[in-house]
Amino acid sequence: MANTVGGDEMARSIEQIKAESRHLRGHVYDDLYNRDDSGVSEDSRQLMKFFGMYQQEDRDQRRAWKSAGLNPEHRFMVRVALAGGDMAAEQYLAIDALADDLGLGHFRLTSRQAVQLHGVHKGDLPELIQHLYQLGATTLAGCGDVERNVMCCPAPDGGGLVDEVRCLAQRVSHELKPQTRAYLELFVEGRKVWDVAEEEPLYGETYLPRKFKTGMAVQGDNCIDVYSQDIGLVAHPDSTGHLAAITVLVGGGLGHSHGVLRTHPVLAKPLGTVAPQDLLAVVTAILTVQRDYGNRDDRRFARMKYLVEAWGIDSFRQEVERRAGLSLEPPLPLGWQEAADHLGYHAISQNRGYLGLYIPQGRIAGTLKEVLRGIVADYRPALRITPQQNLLLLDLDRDVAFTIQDRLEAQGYLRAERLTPMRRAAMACVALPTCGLALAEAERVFLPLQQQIEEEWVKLGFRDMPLVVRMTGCPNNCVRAELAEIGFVGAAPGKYHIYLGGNRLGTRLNHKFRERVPYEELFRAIQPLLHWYAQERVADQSFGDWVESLGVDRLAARLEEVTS
Ligand code: SRM
Ligand code: SF4
Repeated sequence: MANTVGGDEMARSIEQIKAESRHLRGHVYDDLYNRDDSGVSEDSRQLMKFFGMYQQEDRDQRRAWKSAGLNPEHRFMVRVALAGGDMAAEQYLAIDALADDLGLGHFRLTSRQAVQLHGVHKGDLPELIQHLYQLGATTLAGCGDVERNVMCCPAPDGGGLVDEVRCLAQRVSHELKPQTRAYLELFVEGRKVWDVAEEEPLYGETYLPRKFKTGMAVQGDNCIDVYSQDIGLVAHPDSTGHLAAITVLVGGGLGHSHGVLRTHPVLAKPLGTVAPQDLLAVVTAILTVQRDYGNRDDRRFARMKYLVEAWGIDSFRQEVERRAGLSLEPPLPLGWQEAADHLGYHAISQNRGYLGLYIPQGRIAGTLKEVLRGIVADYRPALRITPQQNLLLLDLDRDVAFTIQDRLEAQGYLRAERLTPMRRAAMACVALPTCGLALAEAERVFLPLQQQIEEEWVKLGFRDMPLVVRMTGCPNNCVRAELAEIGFVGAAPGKYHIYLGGNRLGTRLNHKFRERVPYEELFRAIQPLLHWYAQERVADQSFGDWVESLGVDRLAARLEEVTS
């Protein structure tokens, strides 16, 4: 394959690129070290995703480049994979400095508990990776057709069930990492290796058909949106509060395409229950079923959710059991009390605890970045990213936690207790200007809309009533908007489909309410519904449940009546 530069020469399928890459090496070395800053070849672009790197361009600049007759300038988004969101203070401080030195001066906590830096020049990637590597952090498998960042409930509980579950999640993450040395050779050692005599025991030559996601929750708290995962794991305690069994759910996934009707979001279904010591065998068996039978002809239907749907859960279970060499117990009933955000101060012992900080849309920039850097440098806490793009500081002295909150409030960043539940739960995805798939804005336009909804919600007397509002720039659903009570999903520049009727527990998909509503009209499109809800709700019925009880079609017809 010619080592062509640019993104438009998709001469072979991604499957071929993987197969011929000698475990992800391909021509990445030549593309990376050729001093040409115009980007990497299509093959390398695909392969570098497995190393947690996305070649992107600043979409705000596209028009200017075009009219000046210039080629787009390529930079990289780099995703640091942090299983369960765990990050040491040194790693945080390094990422903070790397964002300044090699990125755009800010970074992003993601909805899967990872960190993203944007705007890194190709030539700076080795330096960045080496720096992270020295601190025990990796970007390997941040993206690509492999097991992605394994999610886990971030709340520590002093050696209880959640901490046990966390250890298991770390183990799953470790065992499912690709084994290729390509990442080290290319980015850390700066070596080109042609003859490769290494095994990729789990993934083989072509890795998985598609991205693959696993998340672990603890019975009762669905903070990780367990039903959105390819493998969702739910831990159950025994009578002493320690880990007894794990319910395994399979085939969740939220991405779809507006124009491709057969693509759709799916909630994961219960497969069975396993003992903790058998978990790895079962997870590995599931992953290999998808590896061997997942669709490799059409990436739009390559996620495991389509395989589970095509086979049915019983056939899928049989194959998993055969491979794992064990029988699964029937799934245990799952009762959810909350999807906690874990914000604010939580005591673990008498004088120590953890502090959850609200980070608007996970973006660490400007003054917030400065203050947080000072705080992390002064107290050196272990950190953890939450599934809602927020940040926990662990094992803090109680007084220190309050000092930290004061320091943040002095700069205008309110402690979580002063924020409405609605604000704390809200999320928006990155979208423009970096995301190449964005059809509309999300993060950059979310705040004013969120404020309008929040003000109305408070005026209606619901200050302390949760409401889950999420916005994405396209139906890939990167902040799981189609589980929200109100989801705004980008459909075209400045236009959004409105989805309604999810719930706070993340156990129900919402439904499309209106199509292609201009951004400026979004608030007005849902305002009457908020009022009707205030008048008509039964007892403490949530907004999402109220919508579900009436149905979006009836609501749309009613809205039509009052507005026409
Ligand atoms: Fe995502 C692709 C950002 C969580 C479903 N996602 C992308 C890319 C890499 C765009 C691309 O392929 O060129 C986005 C990079 C934007 C940028 O400039 O930074 C992107 N996804 C994100 C993040 C950063 C959103 C955020 O604002 O926090 C999240 C990073 C996750 C991580 O740390 O690993 C993120 N993405 C998700 C989730 C939520 C989750 O995993 O819990 C989903 C829905 C769940 C699911 O996978 O079904 C999600 N992202 C997608 C999809 C659709 C996949 C599908 O099955 O159709 C794509 C597109 C694709 O894979 O082809 C995508
Ligand atoms: Fe990009 Fe769409 Fe994901 Fe938002 S939802 S980050 S626009 S791929």
